[in-house]
Amino acid sequence: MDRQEIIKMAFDSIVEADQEMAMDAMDKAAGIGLDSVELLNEGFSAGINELGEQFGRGELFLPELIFATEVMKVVTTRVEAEMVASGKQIEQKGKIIMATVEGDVHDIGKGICCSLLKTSGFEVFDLGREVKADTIIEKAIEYGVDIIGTSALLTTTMVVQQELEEKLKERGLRDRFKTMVGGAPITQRWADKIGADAYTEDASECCARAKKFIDDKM
Ligand code: B12
Repeated sequence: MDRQEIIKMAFDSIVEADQEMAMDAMDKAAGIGLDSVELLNEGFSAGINELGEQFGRGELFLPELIFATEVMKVVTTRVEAEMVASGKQIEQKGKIIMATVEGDVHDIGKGICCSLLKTSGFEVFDLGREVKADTIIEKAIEYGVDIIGTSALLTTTMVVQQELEEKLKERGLRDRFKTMVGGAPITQRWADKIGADAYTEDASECCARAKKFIDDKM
């Protein structure tokens, strides 16, 4: 199988919620030296996005989406384990908190960002999902992080990212942390509007931007 066929297989495995096929695609990728992060971005994530579009058009039911999500989680866990095993980690970069905001259960993308950040040398505090702005701030202080990253996938929960910015300002903490925002409906325009320090479209860029914050600080 060539690169394109394996990527297509990864895509199909999510669309069909077929865990065995997903693992097979990962084995085949390893066999030809195809990077698992590339496979994740171009194959698996593209598959879940395709399902999102089908779901949005009313062509897919929620339980089907949940099955696919379960496969996606197994995939991301394995990608993270492979990255760790490959010894790709580098020196300690900095500390970052990541959370999916209050009212939002979408944590796949945030999980991918966390995996990549960890393997890039960041100490990552993953607060999980449905996390209140106040909790994020308290934990950021407690862990002494450099960066706060939040993920929002719903147009109704994006506002929690704004609330976080406002609360940081109210508490005189805004300059203490760099803030990053992400998630499918998030844009650079939104980040500018609420005063976040950075927005990135995907996990690789999230890592690159986080590294830049730390490099600039040193
Ligand atoms: C999987 C999924 C679910 C799963 C979530 C499981 C889980 N544990 O995450 C389940 C089935 C539970 C679910 C539930 C719902 N969902 Co849903 N879901 C999706 C779907 C298909 C994919 C999301 C995803 O995982 N994408 C793949 C990842 C890799 O991409 P990502 O999250 O965008 O992350 C990348 C970047 O954004 C970035 N990034 C992410 N976070 C961060 C953070 C930082 C700091 C940075 C810098 C970058 C960054 O890097 C990531 C990796 O590259 C989307 C469709 C879509 N296209 O987004 C709908 C979608 C988000 N869901 C939607 C809806 C409506 C719902 C429900 C309300 C449905 C319902 N009727 O109950 C519920 C919401 C429940 C809640 N309160 O949160 C709508 C939202 C519409 C809107 N306008 O808000 C969407 C867009 C589908 C649609 N087209 O209608 N969903």
